[in-house]
Amino acid sequence: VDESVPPQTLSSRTLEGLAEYIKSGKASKIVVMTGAGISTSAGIPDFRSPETGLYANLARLNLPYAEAVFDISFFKQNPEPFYTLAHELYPGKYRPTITHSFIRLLHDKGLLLKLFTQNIDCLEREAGVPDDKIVEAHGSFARQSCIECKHPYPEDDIKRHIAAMEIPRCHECEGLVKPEIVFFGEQLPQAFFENRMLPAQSDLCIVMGTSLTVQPFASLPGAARGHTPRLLINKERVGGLGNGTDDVLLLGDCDDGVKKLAKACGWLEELEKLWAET
Ligand code: CNA
Repeated sequence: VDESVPPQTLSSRTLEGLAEYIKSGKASKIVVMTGAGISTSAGIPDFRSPETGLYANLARLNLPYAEAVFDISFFKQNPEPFYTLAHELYPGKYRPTITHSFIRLLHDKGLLLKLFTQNIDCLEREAGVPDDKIVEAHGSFARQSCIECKHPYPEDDIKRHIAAMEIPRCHECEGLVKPEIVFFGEQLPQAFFENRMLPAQSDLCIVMGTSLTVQPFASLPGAARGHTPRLLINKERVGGLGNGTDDVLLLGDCDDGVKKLAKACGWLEELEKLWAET
């Protein structure tokens, strides 16, 4: 951060400066961008954290390389590793974190323009963020279909197969069935492309729990206008956040970070109550 350049929109590049901006009503179109780091405290490992990340723990699946588990051509030859993982990650086992509830709180306050998530765990939905506010940029477990004939596959059936550690087959053509998670080698959902310029309409961007290494998602924060405040809540600095005139960094755990922000805005009790009721 070039400290000699003063902020243009905030009174200071601090949590207090940001809270003042929010409380004054100037942040009414907030875009939130999230990744695996907001779900680690729910018990779902991220990909890239050394030792605890999923990629570091995939050796037991006998993969040629870790990312193969989400590679569409590998999946066609060998769907078993993915389904082993799906068995572990399937929604229903995990509870949303207070960070998920914070996004819900922004929505309840009428401040959320859009949430872009890279996560496939559906925890934002479970926290009560409505469908029309969520762009699941990498798809999710919310729907599944045949990779050959594209026919949708019933949710009850996939649940049963995943629980029994079996590989589901299309009822129409016997093709492989896959949850509509975006694999390497597949297009992102239409909704991503339709909404990708929304950061330019926002008056605050909040980026949480992502390494911002996967494109095109990683380019979203860069779509914000010049002096729009951008907040990063993450264990490490990522994606050039901190270089903007009105960027604020809250480095550390995101649950701690959202609690600090909520407290500074006078929302902490409300947030904790909302989370407790989730
Ligand atoms: P990533 O590349 O694993 O990065 C995670 C980031 O979060 C890193 O910068 C970590 O330092 C940071 N982090 C981890 N834990 C915390 C924490 N408690 N508080 C603050 N920061 C933390 O994950 P990305 O999401 O950036 O990568 C994109 C991939 C990961 C997407 O395609 C996802 O589908 C995929 N993924 C999703 C899930 C899920 O749905 N929960 C789990 C694992 C991977």
